[in-house]
Amino acid sequence: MDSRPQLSVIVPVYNEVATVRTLLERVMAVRIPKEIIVVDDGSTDGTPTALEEVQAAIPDTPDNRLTLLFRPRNRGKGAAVRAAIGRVTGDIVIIQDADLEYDPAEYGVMVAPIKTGRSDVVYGVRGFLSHTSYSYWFVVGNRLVTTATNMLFNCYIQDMESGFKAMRADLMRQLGLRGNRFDIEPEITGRVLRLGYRIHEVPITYYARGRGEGKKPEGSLVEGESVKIKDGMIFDVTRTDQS
Ligand SMILES: Nc1nc2c(ncn2[C@@H]2O[C@H](COP(=O)(O)OP(=O)(O)OP(=O)(O)O)[C@@H](O)[C@H]2O)c(=O)[nH]1
Ligand SMILES: [Mg+2]
Repeated sequence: MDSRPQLSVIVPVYNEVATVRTLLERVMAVRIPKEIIVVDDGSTDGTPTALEEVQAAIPDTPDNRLTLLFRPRNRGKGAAVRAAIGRVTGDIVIIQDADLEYDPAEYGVMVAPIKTGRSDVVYGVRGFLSHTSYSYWFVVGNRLVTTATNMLFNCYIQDMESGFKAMRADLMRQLGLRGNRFDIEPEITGRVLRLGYRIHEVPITYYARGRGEGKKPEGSLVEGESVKIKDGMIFDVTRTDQS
């Protein structure tokens, strides 16, 4: 019997003790056979203990196999995702943030185009409706980098920075990702498009946390951040005022 899970859920997590338990419970409630690979790299707020408690309290089942990877030094979301890719055994990979901004209940919608062979890559498109968009410049920045992607690759996607990305596992491995931090998002998009794959987008529900709840420094794409074009293909958004 093939014991490979249909789905591998990669959860990068850094200092998310307030949400990570609930998030994992929601992931496990999804009725798709899956493995869940959580990567923590140096959280200092009790997240590692919370993860171990979840693992001790909820035994693995064929529908839910939990793997915890602890890395000693903080290296960023991209490095965490890359570490997890090496452990993936499922057919389809989905990246799931550990805060509660993206809803695991929507995995069915995310993986359907891949399961039915209609697409290799699916992105969840955020609506950026007023009740979840805490910052005007955050939304404008997202639109800006997505427009730059469309111009570079002559495509028409709506939300290339979405953290809700699913794709065939073999394609994910083929991307040869190198990004360590949030540059992983444009890097995935750039490499997928450069390989000639079309991104299939589906609308998803997005619950943006407020700037005060997140851990990123205050700032915007307009003040203190810049868009860089790398190799004419992959671009990156970097803060220019951080040390
Ligand atoms: N392992 C690891 N995970 C990280 C790191 N930085 C962020 N993450 C995780 O990556 C996911 C996305 O990070 P967020 O900080 O939520 O990024 P964001 O959604 O753009 O920002 P917010 O608006 O603050 O939520 C979350 O699950 C984080 O815990 C890191 O350095 N290491
Ligand atoms: Mg977030």
